[in-house]
Amino acid sequence: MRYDIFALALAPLVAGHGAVTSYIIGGTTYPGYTGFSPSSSPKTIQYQWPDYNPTMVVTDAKMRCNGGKSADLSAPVAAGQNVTAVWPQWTHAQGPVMVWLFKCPGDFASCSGEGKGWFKIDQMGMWGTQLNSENWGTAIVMKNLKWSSEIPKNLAPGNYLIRHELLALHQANTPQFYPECAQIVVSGSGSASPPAEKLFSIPGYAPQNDPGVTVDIYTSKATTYSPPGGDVWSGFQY
Ligand SMILES: *[C@@H]1O[C@H](CO)[C@@H](O)[C@H](O)[C@H]1NC(C)=O
Ligand SMILES: [Cu+2]
Repeated sequence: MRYDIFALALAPLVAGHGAVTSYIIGGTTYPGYTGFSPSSSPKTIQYQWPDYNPTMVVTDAKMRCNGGKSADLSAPVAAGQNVTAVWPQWTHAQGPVMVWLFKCPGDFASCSGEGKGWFKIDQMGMWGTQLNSENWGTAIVMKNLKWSSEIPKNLAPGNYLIRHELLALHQANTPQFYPECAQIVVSGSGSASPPAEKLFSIPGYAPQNDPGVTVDIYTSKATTYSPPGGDVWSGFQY
């Protein structure tokens, strides 16, 4: 039957990709979105996303939060606490994990992550010297189906978007970006914020031809890898 053929053809694609579908903070699980937008229920802390498919071009608007916009809920987190993102499935073992924050100037409803305000708080690229290996941040996600990051201890409190980004590099010169965003309210007595050189706009944090984006992991002679968008900001006061 036609319908069956269609379903069979789609199944491997769905199985091969992934997205964050919940968050664990301080022992509490906050359900995220489980696809596919638009949907009116249930309310979540996460921006709705349309499907499991990757974003392939760095200038695509979906680079920011996989196409979503402000969510109805938010989760409290103390500076210094961990946020753990959970993926129900993930199958790519080459490419970095990057975790970003964006400080909203006001409430979440009027915050879309627009402007040069995104900064990395965590990332893992490659260890060892072989691009075509499983020594990658995304290989850890493949194994554990989760990723924990500490909110910098002295980060200024406020409303933040947290963006988990997996960049899959298993297809030569064909990067696949998988970003999702959620809303967190950071508490604490810190006052730190990142310096200007750690702040980026998304989309736009790296060019398509960045060597950390467009790379052939099978033929490249490179023995090191630098994730696009530079280093993390660890929370030092400037
Ligand atoms: C918190 O996250 C960090 C990584 O940023 C990890 O090293 C640490 O083990 C985590 N702590 C807990 C209690 O999960
Ligand atoms: Cu995939």
